[in-house]
Amino acid sequence: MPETPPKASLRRPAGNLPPLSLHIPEPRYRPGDTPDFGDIEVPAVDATPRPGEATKPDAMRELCYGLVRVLDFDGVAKGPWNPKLSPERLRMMLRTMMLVRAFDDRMFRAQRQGKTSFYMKCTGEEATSVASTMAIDRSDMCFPSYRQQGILITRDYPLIQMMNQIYSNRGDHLMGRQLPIMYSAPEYGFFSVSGNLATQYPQAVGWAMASASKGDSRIATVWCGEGSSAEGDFHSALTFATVYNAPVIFNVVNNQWAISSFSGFAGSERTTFAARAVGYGIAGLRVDGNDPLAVYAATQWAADRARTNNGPTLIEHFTYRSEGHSTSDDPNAYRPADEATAWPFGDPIARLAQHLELLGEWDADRHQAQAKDLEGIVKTTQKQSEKLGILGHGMHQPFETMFQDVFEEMPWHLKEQCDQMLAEREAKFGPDWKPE
Ligand SMILES: Cc1ncc(C[n+]2csc(CCOP(=O)(O)OP(=O)(O)O)c2C)c(N)n1
Repeated sequence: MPETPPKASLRRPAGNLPPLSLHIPEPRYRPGDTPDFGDIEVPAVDATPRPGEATKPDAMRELCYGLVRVLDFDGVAKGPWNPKLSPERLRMMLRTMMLVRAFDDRMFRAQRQGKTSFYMKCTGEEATSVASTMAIDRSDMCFPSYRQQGILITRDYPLIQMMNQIYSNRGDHLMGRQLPIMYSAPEYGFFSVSGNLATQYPQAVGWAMASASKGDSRIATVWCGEGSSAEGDFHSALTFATVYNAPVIFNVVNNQWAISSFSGFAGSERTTFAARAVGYGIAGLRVDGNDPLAVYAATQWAADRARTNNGPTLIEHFTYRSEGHSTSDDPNAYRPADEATAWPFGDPIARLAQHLELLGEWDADRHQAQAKDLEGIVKTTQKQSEKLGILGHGMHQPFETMFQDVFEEMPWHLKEQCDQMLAEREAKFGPDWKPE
């Protein structure tokens, strides 16, 4: 029987061409290795120019590959991006970042004590939400990922409401329908957090387009991690934003790690995340995300640009995720334990405190006293919230609410499922069951 020749696509290359191969990204350091970030390029603080807010994206491409900085590593603010904030404003920024950290530490511990099922910290990344939110208007709309609790805290959202949501207790105004930390606070300009990565990107652009088409002056601002920038939603959003010149700020928080996969899997070995802007004709800025003043200045620039109809901006916040992805993650399984301390850009809270000290507007005693005070506030609030229930101590919400508030009129199939659930509840707990 004659042999069937292989299909063209299955044939080995002719001649002396090497076989094709794929590149599989691999992080540089694994547990047991000694991390060394000495090759990260750190431009001088005053080396990055600050173009006018109306500059055409093509004329400022190099900012996608540089690093906007304001604070040097001695705590001195320098250069054209210095936002020159008053000491009061700087202290407010410091206090808010410290409150976020105190809140994170307490809620992380609550999860370890079995009081809630899940928590996510933003340790080391506080500036990327706090300084950023401080630089926009209170009426601007924020579309967060799950790691921007700093937005709510900056906007003075009641801590007890955050805790009630985390505990899914009687006070949870989302009625236990969302995973802990997936807050929703439209009255604070905070869009509901979604567990489906990057969905907030097209939503933010849609909101920004609606704002512009109504002739409003409010802009949208949206956050995602660098890993999420590999999602199709990210790219659709950038396309719509550039086509319609939508008034939106795109924040990509490049904290180097997704869960156990590193930024290389989203493309960091080839280019920067800020450079994604280039292909879309959008302005891009790459910023030291551990420098609160640089984050503030870049966001203020982008907000002014959006508000004056000069278009969207993509900001890459170059930072580091100091702790696990969430309470369900153990980073020691995939990266060196001391990678966070080897990160050359330091800690945003320590850097801002150092700056204030240099200005003669802060000192170690005040810092310690403030940390203690904030810890006390969080602790007292936690006690109040826990009176309304914690995980595993009763069922706090009526079951049927999980079907409500999605459709104006509940579709028949959901109604059917809801009725079935209520019948099963009655069979199990009797007709008089009430939430505890
Ligand atoms: C569409 C989608 N894919 C995958 C996941 C699972 N997942 C949850 S968080 C996460 C990592 C995201 O990393 P990154 O975007 O870098 O954000 P970070 O957690 O570092 O802030 C993954 C893969 C998900 N929630 N949604």
